[in-house]
Amino acid sequence: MARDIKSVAKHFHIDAELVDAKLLARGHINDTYILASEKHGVTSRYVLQRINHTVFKDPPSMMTNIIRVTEHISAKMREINAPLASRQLTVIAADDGRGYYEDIDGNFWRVYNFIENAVTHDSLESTELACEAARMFGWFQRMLIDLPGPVLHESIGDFHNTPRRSEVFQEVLAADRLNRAKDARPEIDFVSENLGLCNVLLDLAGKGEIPVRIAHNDTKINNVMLDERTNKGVCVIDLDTVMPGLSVYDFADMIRTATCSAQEDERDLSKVAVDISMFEALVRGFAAETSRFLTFVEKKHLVFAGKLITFEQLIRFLTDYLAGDVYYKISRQRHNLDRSRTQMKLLESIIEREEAMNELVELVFEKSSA
Ligand code: GN1
Ligand code: MG
Repeated sequence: MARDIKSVAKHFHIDAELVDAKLLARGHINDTYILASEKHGVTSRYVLQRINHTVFKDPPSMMTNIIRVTEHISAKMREINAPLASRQLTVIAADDGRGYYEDIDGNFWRVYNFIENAVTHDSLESTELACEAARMFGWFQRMLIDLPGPVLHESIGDFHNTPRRSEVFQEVLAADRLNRAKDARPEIDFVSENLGLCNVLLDLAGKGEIPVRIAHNDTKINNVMLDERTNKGVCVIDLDTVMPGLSVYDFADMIRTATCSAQEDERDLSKVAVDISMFEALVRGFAAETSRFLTFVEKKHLVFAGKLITFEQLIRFLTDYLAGDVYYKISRQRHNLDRSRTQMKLLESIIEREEAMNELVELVFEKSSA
């Protein structure tokens, strides 16, 4: 076990001897370790993370958000479903009582409980899993609809501000510091041709036609945990970007990550396409939890949001490729370019099936509010 991990872990309320720490190669942003501690022969596990403070500029405020959100959900679950209440994320306090520890190098660390007997899926194998995973992100929004207190902090400014993302893209492209634009001509042209997508949802939100709610904002399908035996939803994880946002974005990122079994960095683009039956399952799951509170305009823009978020992700990966891979972790050359290509292919596939997808949304929501 790396010595520095042990010395970091001792700053948290883990009342047992640390016996193991393993780096988990997951996530593009933070560094994650699984800790194991032992006391009287009982092993407990924890998740230790070094927060990427280049991305999250104000970790203390972010942790305030996360503590408010996790405590609210756990309290509600204790009332309505006690067994699940004990399987929610809990922030383990640091020795000074705060939700994080700052080391002498200015790194911020936090610890969560490890959710046992639950798994995440990078892609979903069945429509049943898709429906349940989508239900969980709907459940998450429903749980937070009555979060009391002040508006949550913006953990990353302009996170889903697609117009701003496209401005940054244009700037990076104009500079083309590493002379990489030549590798990505079709993708760059595609972005330019589709810039009209960028403003639609923010304009509606600006006019008050779409409400700003508390959203997860990073609903990659592997941010839901399902029980490994029953496949029932247990909890939602990766709460770093929980902040004010649009509900439709949360549905959207599921379209991006769960309607296609190919991974985000798949190089064989023939594998990248929307599977309509998976999409339908996502709608059913999400509608089961949200149909009572989503407005007509929100429902009408669920598929559009899927297009927009996939487009935004294409812009983000492409920008990072052109900028020299400064944001997302990469594990091979041109990784971000590959990622941007899958986004483009997926977006083309959504556009092709858009009409059928919109019809399904209408049908499923009609049924679930009947
Ligand atoms: C990042 O690292 P991870 O998996 O939590 C990113 C998301 C992107 C995603 C793309 C804070 O999420 O917004 O959609 O990569 N998170 C942040 O895979 O930028
Ligand atoms: Mg994340």
